[in-house]
Amino acid sequence: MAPGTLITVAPTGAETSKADLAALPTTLDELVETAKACEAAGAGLVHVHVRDDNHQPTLDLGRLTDTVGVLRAETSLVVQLSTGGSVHDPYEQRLRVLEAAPDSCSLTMGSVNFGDEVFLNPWPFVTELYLASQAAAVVPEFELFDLGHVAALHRLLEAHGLPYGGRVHCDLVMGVPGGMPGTAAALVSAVQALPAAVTSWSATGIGRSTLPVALAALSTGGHLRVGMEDTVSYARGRPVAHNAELVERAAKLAALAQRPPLTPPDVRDLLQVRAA
Ligand code: KMH
Ligand code: ZN
Repeated sequence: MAPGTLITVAPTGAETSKADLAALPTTLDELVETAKACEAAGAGLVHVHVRDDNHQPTLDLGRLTDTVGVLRAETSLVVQLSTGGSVHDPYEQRLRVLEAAPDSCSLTMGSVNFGDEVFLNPWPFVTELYLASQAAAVVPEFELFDLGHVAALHRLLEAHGLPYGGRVHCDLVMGVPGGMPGTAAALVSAVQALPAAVTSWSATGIGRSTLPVALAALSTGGHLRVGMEDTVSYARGRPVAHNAELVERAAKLAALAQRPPLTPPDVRDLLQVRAA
């Protein structure tokens, strides 16, 4: 059983619109304020999607680079950039995210139906991104939306070896319409199928599966991801007011499980990200 809990916060995502949820942090100032509050509440890593001046998702390299720099200056959090972007982002731009020199990047292990859309991650793209992360000394977090993605992770590690830093960290993204369900049974199946090389894993449940998935992850030795990218309701009929309240709740669950939140330096050590 892991001694402490990595709490990742995914504060923004690419799917929810600012018009639908004013509390969503879409500007750099809002993101920094959110990151600081979430760090104070127990987060150790921030999974970042950026938005443009019209609050739309963007993979603009200048914006990504500035965001990494400001988050590094203002927080101690491990900074992870999304290479998933939005379902409409082209592969070339998703690959260039690494040029913003984050500590970590997300790396989704296969395609998946994503509501009414398709989140495309064909094998050649997955391998190209993985090799680029190794060359750039960026630690990938393998995003697993389905059991087939777990099988693809076996294939990737067998073909191309360990990531930069030598640790293998995964995140089970559960409850996406089109992916594996956000249930304890699905979580246990996925965890049992993980490659032996996996050194840590977290889980997040989309929407109302957030609490069942968090409780199942804690009881199975996993870490937690929370945030408005994944959940916009704190409880039935009660929108999330701030990402920090999701982190606070996760930190309370982790403390109750006697696995208190890991600090950012602990997380750097866990994931073996490049020295700050
Ligand atoms: N926005 C989704 C299409 C990631 O950040 O790498 C993809 C996603 C996963 O959020
Ligand atoms: Zn994301």
